[in-house]
Amino acid sequence: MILSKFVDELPILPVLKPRWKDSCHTYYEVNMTEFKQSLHSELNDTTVWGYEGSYPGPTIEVESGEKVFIKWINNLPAKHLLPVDYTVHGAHLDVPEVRTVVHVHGASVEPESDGYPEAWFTKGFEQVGPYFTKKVYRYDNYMRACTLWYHDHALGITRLNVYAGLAGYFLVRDQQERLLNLPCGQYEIPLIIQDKSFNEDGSLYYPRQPDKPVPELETSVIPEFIGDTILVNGKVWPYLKVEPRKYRFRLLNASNTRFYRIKLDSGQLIYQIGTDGGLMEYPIGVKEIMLAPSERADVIIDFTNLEGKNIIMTNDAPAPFPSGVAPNPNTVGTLMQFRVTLPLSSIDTSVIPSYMGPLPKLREQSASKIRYLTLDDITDQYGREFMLLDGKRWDAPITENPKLGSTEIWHLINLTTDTHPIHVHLIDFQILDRRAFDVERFKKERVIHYTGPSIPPEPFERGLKDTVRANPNQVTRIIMNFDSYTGLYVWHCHILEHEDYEMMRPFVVIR
Ligand SMILES: [Cu+2]
Repeated sequence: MILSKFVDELPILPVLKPRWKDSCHTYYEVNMTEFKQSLHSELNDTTVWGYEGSYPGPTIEVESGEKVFIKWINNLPAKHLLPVDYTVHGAHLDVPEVRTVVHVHGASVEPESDGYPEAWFTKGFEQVGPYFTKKVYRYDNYMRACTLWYHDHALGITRLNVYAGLAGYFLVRDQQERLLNLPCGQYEIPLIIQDKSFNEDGSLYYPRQPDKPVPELETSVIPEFIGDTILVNGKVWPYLKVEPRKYRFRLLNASNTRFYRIKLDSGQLIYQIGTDGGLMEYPIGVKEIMLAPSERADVIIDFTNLEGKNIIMTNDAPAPFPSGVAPNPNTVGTLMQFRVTLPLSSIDTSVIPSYMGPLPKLREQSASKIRYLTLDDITDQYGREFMLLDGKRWDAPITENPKLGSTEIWHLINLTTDTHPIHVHLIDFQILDRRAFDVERFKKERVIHYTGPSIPPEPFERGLKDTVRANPNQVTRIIMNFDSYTGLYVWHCHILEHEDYEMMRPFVVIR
């Protein structure tokens, strides 16, 4: 069954209204529920999970410095919508099957409100995980304007909870950004890109077994999930009618495993203005944008003088990345279509600024700690390949313990054949470089022998980042300052099938 492209209009995600708001605080309540939603007009309605009855969840918009409190409420059924593997960490039979905990990805937040994977809770908070401390999360939003997102992070079932629909945008705004006169209002549209597969009856398909099944298990985690259909804002291959003018789009890859290399089939430039952590110093005009799972790009597309044109946003990233097959242009090689068919409703006075503001640059000399951290693959008792960080499982004692206020450089030494999007909670980092090294020699001698020059980050990565692509056969270096909170956080691969099966580690910021 191949669904027709460009038959449904792109949904514009609703903005969440607070329960109450005064000059000091804002309070939201967000319910997680199961419901049916139309994901394509040729498909029966699909049972999904969402926030406040919406998949993807409504956009939460806050001002920099605004004190926001959110009560995340689990009203989901006791039985999971998707097949649970009870052998992976945190998902054993001694815990309830449906657990949730919400993480605002990219936020600097106190540890009790960061959504620690073992701080989960069930419907009505009847049962809670060992690290659960409170029902109402607090977000101080000290960050500058940036493009964040919220999603579920429960240990051992994050891949299933997010795939079922638990993800949405969390935008931070500030005055500096407003003064730039970027396209705004109806001309600023957040886009959430995900891949999914469907059963004939319209229900979500998620494999119960990997390609090489594990006969001992009824359900087994899979090494990666690659869907055969692309959804933007919860619709399969939608179209958007636009005016001949500039638009600002936030792009988010909220897929489990799939990477996207995004282009416009008109060949026109995309003007990137921001990375994960907010605006860059200068906009850059690019022909393509690479997004690994959880990465964001803030872009301007100019449809001026393109009246009557149809422009398709395409993807040519292999899946799995980088060694997999190129996407079929008729299916997963297509994301959505822009139709420049609306009349210009007013003169476009928005701008692509020439300069957006200074970015603090962390100097290598300021680092007080250098860490060397491997990305490894090993095999479990069922013959399944799985991934580790620094050779350690989730439950091993904490080894990353940066001091409050200190600067660290982490070497991510990838010994596997996949690119892993490595996400560090709490802080934004900067990418220093990537450099080829001899993997086989490293495995024998545990010493890095570089085989190529240091490669600077791509132009579209030269801003604040919270997720970095660590490529095979390379050492990727990131630099960061732990200047905000002390306490317990996590860092992990954002391929959700990896994260759920041991490719995640706690870290603690100490005083
Ligand atoms: Cu990974």
